[in-house]
Amino acid sequence: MLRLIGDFLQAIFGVTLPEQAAAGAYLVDDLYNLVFLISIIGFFGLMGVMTFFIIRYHRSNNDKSAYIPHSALAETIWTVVPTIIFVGIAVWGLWAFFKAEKIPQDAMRIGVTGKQWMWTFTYHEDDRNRSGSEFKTPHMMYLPVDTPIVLEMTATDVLHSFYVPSFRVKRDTVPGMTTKVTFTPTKEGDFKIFCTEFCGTDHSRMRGTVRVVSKERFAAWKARELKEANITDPVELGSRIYANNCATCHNVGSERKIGPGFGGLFGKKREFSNAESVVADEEYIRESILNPNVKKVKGYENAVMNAFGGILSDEDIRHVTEFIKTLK
Ligand code: HEC
Ligand SMILES: [Cu+2]
Repeated sequence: MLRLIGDFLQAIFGVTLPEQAAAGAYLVDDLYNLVFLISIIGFFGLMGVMTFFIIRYHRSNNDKSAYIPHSALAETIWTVVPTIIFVGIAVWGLWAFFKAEKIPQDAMRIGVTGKQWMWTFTYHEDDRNRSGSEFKTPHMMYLPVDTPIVLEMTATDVLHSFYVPSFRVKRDTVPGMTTKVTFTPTKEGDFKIFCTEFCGTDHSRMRGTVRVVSKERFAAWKARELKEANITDPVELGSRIYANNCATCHNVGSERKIGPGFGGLFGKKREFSNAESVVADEEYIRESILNPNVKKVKGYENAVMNAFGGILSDEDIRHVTEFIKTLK
């Protein structure tokens, strides 16, 4: 019924909600359509009565207005009716909230990390218990259709907020805290992820995609990723660290992006705006990753790199250094 009213209103007023791609999406939409309907009725009711009064009580008809000190009936009506409507909306909202927040026992648990300016997703061999070997994917979250999901989310730098309009799912991610959000995707396809908490200069580009696929395809994808995750070649591992952490700012060639390109960097003499020049060796790359501001590359005075201490382990740094060494 509300769905119908919603479709009708949206057809007339041209406001469309994103498609519903999760089981609980109707909870949000029904409430939205109800409030929308009440607003429309309120608006036209108010304007109608006002127009009627303007004509009916125009000065040319009634020079002197009647003296009405108060009306107990009118006051009771305009107190009780809105109270019932607003309390009704609040109760409905609470009911929908608790229903949407209830995490199913057997939900598949996936880690989400927000950082300036990307989303990273962590999967485990055993998703129900988050145990066994794990792997991460940047930007793209794969999900099996018709499976209850719970996202366990955090941030590493500032506040971000994870938002998938088609799922009607939105929750802040907070450094040092785990926030959870649950939903069950019901449609296969790609859906947009936005960061909806202003988090710095590239906030508007902090997007991602949820790709909902069949359960079989998901299982095959996950098995492949798990196998990939067990690769031990340092250059190969380093290239992954690069793709997940550095590619937004550094090219593998020598062209500049936000930072200098990595191509031909190793062994080259570097000039800085705030330090003596040095030759790029392992120690220099390590320092650039952990304390980027100690030596600012000439020509990049106004660009910043975030420090990776606490994000990359010593081993990660060794791997990414091995990878940089191979770039000509
Ligand atoms: C937010 C953008 C950004 C990210 C992400 C980033 N960097 Fe940087 N990086 C820069 C900028 C800007 C500079 C140049 C200014 C400076 O030296 O601090 C730089 C400089 C460097 C340098 C020195 C380059 C040279 O030409 O001497 C190295 C090495 C480096 N980054 C490594 C990394 C590695 C490894 C990662 C990933 C783990 C990474 N950076 C991630 C922006 C970034
Ligand atoms: Cu953000």
